[in-house]
Amino acid sequence: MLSKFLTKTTLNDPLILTLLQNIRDHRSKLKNLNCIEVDPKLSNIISNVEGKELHIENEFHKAKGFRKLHIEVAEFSNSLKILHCVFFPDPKYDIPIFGMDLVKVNKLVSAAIVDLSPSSKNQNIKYDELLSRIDKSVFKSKRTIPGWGDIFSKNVFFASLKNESEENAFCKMVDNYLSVLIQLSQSTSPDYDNKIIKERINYQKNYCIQQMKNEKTSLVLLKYFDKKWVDEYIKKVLFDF
Ligand code: BLA
Repeated sequence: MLSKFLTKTTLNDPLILTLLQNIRDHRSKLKNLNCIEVDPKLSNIISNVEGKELHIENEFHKAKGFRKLHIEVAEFSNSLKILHCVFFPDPKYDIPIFGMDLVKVNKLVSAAIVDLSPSSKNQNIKYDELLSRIDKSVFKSKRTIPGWGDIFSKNVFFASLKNESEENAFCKMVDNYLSVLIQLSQSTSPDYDNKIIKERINYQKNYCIQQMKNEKTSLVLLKYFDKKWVDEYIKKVLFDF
């Protein structure tokens, strides 16, 4: 699956490459892992227009316990790099929503966020304690979650990364969150109670609706595409439900 583009961009960005490899390693541990076929027009997007160069590459999989495992790597105008990842659980399972976003402008990581977000009211929260024990004292520039971010858990982590030790610590944290997620998914069996499933579907809908309120995502895309395209990309690729 490693295309020319991924090799090229990620190789000159060790942080994104490290995170990407780690996410893929965890993903490979999931049972019944399969690709989801998507229109290539939406999965690989390349433009070479001068000043508006862009590369977006998406990977879509499903697995036991997950309806959609999405990883996106993007580079805009040779300066803005994004690693975006959301693992949406299958609503039959009591598994949280794994989400992360890394936004790098030239050499600066302005936003690094990771969470295991609730996917129902009575989420299995046995892992909360584990996540809250992770030492976050190395990070000097924590950021405040914006208003739409009430979908995140109390263990959501959001900061700018100022140096290599913060970058390493963030990679370790993503690794920890993913380890918890994979363990959970391996020890959980499906529920067949329609009421519970419906509630989980609504939680995922709400997660997507709130994410769509993040204007920073659409503002970037609107510099390169028209509104119709951006709306469709956000609704069908990033935050479908
Ligand atoms: C912020 N997201 C941002 C920013 C940009 C993008 C440019 C501003 C950086 C900053 O505030 O320093 C852009 N992110 C993108 C684009 C894509 C993307 C273009 O993923 C994809 C094409 N965003 C997510 C997910 C989470 C998320 C899954 O897509 C969390 C799990 C969070 N992004 C997130 C948050 C901010 C952000 C919380 C900060 C918003 C703010 O402070 O207002």
